[in-house]
Amino acid sequence: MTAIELVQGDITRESVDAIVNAANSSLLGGGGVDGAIHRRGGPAILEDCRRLRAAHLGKGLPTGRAVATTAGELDARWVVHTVGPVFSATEDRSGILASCYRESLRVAGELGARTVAFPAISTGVYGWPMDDGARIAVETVRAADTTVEEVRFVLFDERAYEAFAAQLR
Ligand code: AR6
Repeated sequence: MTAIELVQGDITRESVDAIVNAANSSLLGGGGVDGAIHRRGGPAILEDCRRLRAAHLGKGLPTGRAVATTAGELDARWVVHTVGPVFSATEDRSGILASCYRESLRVAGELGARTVAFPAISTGVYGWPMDDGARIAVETVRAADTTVEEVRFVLFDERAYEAFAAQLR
């Protein structure tokens, strides 16, 4: 069974096998956790992303999918980039958000990662309500069939941490 840990802080400071990035389809960087990962990980991550775009991801990475690159100067072996859905009040996109967690674990597991750090995907710029984002994250990881031994949710602020802690209680 996969152990679930919670940490409050900056995901770019974590030491794990794989750090998951809440990216966008372009894979070419952005704000939030994406910006922080590229800033701290250095240009090697963007170089890898550009290579993926030039190879088999010409149209970008679809939402709900995941792909791995080097972690550059981060204390990890890989960054797993996934693209969360933008929250919609009229369309249920929770299956896509669950897919981000599942696909990221699949990609990380195939690489041999045993420890994986996740941010709260889609809960920033993409507007997903934190409580519901936390529920989907925890339920999906709990149900996942994965070789990853530890999942660490790294929550940026206390509100996010409390939302995830409530799901684990
Ligand atoms: N460590 C951990 N969590 C963080 C960090 C950090 N350093 N920085 C922000 N968060 P967001 P999204 C939290 O907006 O909603 C980017 O521009 C943040 O408080 O980073 O999936 C991409 O390029 C929030 O709870 O990602 C896309 O265009 C969570 O991480 C778009 O934003 C996710 O917030 C993706 O939007």
